[in-house]
Order: sequence, then C-alpha cells, then structure tokens
Amino acid sequence: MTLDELRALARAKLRAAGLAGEHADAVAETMVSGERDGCASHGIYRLLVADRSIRAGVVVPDAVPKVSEPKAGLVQVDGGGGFAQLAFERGMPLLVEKARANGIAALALNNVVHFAALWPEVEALADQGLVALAFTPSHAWVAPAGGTKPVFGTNPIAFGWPRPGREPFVFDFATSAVARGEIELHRREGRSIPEDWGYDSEGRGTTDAEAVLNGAMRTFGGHKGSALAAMVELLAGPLIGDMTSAESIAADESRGGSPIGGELILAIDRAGFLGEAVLANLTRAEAMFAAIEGQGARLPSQRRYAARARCLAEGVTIPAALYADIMAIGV
Ligand code: NDP
Ligand code: PYC
Repeated sequence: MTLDELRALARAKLRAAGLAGEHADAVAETMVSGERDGCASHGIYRLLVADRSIRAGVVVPDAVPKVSEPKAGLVQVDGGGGFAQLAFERGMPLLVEKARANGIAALALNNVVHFAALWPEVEALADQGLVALAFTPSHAWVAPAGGTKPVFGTNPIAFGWPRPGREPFVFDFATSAVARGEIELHRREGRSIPEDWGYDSEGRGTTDAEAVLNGAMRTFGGHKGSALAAMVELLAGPLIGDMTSAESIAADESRGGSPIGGELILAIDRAGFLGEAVLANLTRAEAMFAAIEGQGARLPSQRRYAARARCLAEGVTIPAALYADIMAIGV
C-alpha cells in the first residue's frame, strides 16, 4: 500500500470504531509513521489495540483536550480520557513557545490513553530545534530486577537532539527488555521469545510469549533498567498528579485496554544556556556522532530513517493476517 492508502484505511477504521474525526486524524498519523519507519509493534497493528480500547470503553472517543499554564515554564493538557496524540498536538505549540522564552519547559499530558511510540513526539520537537525528552508509564507488566511479579510498566524513555542539516539524533526504548507489543507480535505469529524477556506466572524463565504476557516481563539491563523504570513511574505519574502503572492496570478493570494516565515531555532550547556559542558546541556534538559512526557502530534511529526513505519510495507491505483483522474492525 502507499502511505496515503494506509492513512486513509487507518482513519476510516478508527472512525468506524467510533473515534471522533480530529482524534482519528492524529491517531492514524502516529500509526502510519510507525509502519513507515519499520516499527511493526507500534505501526498499523495498533489499530487492533486502539479498537479494543474504544470498544471496551477505556478511551473517551470524542474527548476535548484542555490546555493550561500552571507556571511560566509548564504546560498541562487534560486529555479528558482521550488518546494522547491530540492532547500532545494541542500542547506542543505552547511548549515550544515556553522553551524558547525560558530556555526549558515541560509539558504534562494528564488523563490520556497511551498506546504509541514516543519518538514521533521528540522528533517533532527536535524538528523545531529543541532538545527533547519524553516519559510515560504504562500498565504494571514488568517485574523489578530481583523480583518476578509485575510492578512497573514497560515505561519508555525517548530523547531527541537536533542536528544541523540532518535528521535528529533520536532514541526511544522501553525500560523492559523489549516492548510488550513485540511479545504480542510473537504470540500472533506463533514464535517463541528469548528466555531473558520474562517469567511465567510461577516466576520461571520461559520462551513462551503467552506465558510472559500472563506472567511478568523483565527490565533491560537488570537493576539499571529497573531504576529507570521506577524513575519513569515517578516523573510521569505522581510528579504530574497521574497514575502509576499499577494504578493504570487497576483502573482498566480487566478490560484489556491501553494504559491510562500521564506523560511528561521536557523541551530545552540550547541557545538558552549558550546563546551564540551554541553553534560551536554543535560542532563538538557532531564530533561525537562521527566517533561513533567512524568505527562502524550505528546511531539509534538510523535503521528507522532508512526504513522511512524506503517506504516513502515503495510503500509498505502489511501481513495478510493483520490486514484481515484490520478489515474486520467496525464490520
Ligand atoms: P528497540 O529495542 O527496538 O529500539 C530501541 C532504540 O534503540 C531505538 O531508538 C533503536 O533505533 C535503537 N537501536 C536498536 N538497535 C540499535 C543498535 N544496534 N545500535 C544503535 N541503536 C539501536 O525498542 P523497544 O522494543 O524498547 O521499544 C519499541 C517502541 O515501543 C518504542 O518506540 C517505545 O516508545 C514503544 N513503547 C511505548 C510504550 C508506551 O507506553 N507508550 C511502552 C513501551 C514501549 P532504530 O529504531 O533505528 O532501530
Ligand atoms: O509495547 O509495551 C508496549 C506498549 C505499552 C503501551 C504502548 N506500547
């Protein structure tokens, strides 16, 4: 399919599932971007996930985000229980304005349903010339290092750094060993998973995707991922007055919807610290990237940008079984 065909399909299916037009546009764009960039776990597969959240009544399909300014450097958007994409779209212009005015600013999204990757948001801010960080908890699916019972969400951290004349340096990863969506895709395709991704409900290591989805996922990097997962809970949960992953899964009441809660986004204007000297410092940053690539290592997002270039030219291919499940939405 071409990306335009994919966008039209995603939008039509979201509308058929009951989502209001502006939400459908924003949500479809995220899914198309994920598919275009070769991120299957957060691409068009998410139509099935969003449809489930809508049908289960987890998401408010016509929520109207409300933007406020609690402090000079802070923006808050109450998403009204809708998907996070429109809330972000509504809050971003003020975040950019405040980051430029103050050097740094934060955007808290509250009361949103989150099923998406975070890189589209930090990349959008980097495209505006801002350094960006984003965090969101999810549902309690992940055991702390040293335990085997879920406490944390898969809690992603994303970072964006604008680069002169090039795509920004962006990374975006779950603090679990892998995103839950990836394990779901393994289950859909009947594939086993590496044993270090999680535990079954008895706390034993397993290669069975279903057993891990019903047991507990593991953090990446042992105690280090565990501490970062806790940080994400604190920053994008209690700090901004929103839910932890444990509270989110309790609020779901076994409906199987996407996580409900908050997201914290930080934006920094490099000129705030450095003024004109920012240009010299960009050269030093570029030297670091050159040192990485100079020894054959790749930068995060390089695979994604390559997939983007390929899909913009050639379109995308959707697995037949996924396409059939998507076509059944709203029928
Ligand atoms: P991956 O492990 O696939 O990738 C993580 C990051 O590492 C990417 O930026 C990737 O770049 C980079 N990377 C991968 N391999 C290399 C390499 N060899 N050298 C350099 N960089 C590399 O991601 P996860 O499975 O952890 O997460 C996938 C997505 O799931 C994320 O986008 C995340 O936001 C999303 N997610 C969302 C959640 C939510 O609650 N909303 C919860 C959890 C995850 P590249 O893309 O170019 O490969
Ligand atoms: O893949 O872990 C995940 C995830 C959770 C919420 C959205 N994606």
